[in-house]
Amino acid sequence: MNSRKVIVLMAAMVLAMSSFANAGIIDPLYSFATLANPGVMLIAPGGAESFVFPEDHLIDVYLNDSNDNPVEVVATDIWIEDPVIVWCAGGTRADSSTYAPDPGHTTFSLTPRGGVDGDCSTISMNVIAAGHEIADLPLGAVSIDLNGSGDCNLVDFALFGGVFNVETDVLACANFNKASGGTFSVDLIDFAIFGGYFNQSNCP
Ligand SMILES: [Ca+2]
Ligand SMILES: [Ca+2]
Repeated sequence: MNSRKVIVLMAAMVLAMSSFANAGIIDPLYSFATLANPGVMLIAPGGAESFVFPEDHLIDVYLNDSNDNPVEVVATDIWIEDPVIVWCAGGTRADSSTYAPDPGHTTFSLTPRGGVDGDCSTISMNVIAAGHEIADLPLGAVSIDLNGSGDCNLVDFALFGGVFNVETDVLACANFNKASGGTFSVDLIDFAIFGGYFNQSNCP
């Protein structure tokens, strides 16, 4: 074997070793998530809307390594986050681990539980898998738990009162019915929705 062949062989070995070393490790460039429909979800500690009801916001997550091969990740290591959303413990997680028979793939379809603390107009949901950000999806949220405390009580009622009948161009966290039309507003319809959850919603 001449030296050129040795070099080519060594280069091939290094390539093979590096791809082997990356097997099973998520590469964000080859991983992604999709959202069935953009929109806004009503989230509450006791559970309100799910990712697929009443509107279809199903999230599909595809995890691959640098060779575009599926990566197996346990469900509890796949979640969604946003600085304004405060999940209950275990408030959101993937439907399943990305194991066989559907390797590298999972969904979010269940009912997330939690509240909000901040400006709901800024919310977009970041999909995180084993510490890697996979996607930043155009899915917003509003919540009955207006201070992210994990329950719905008089504190939230006071916060609701502070924005009642106040019209704003941004999506108010207390606009529970997500009424749009150029101006988002918090009105009697939202008050009725709030009443339905008051003192009934607690994190598990
Ligand atoms: Ca609260
Ligand atoms: Ca409203």
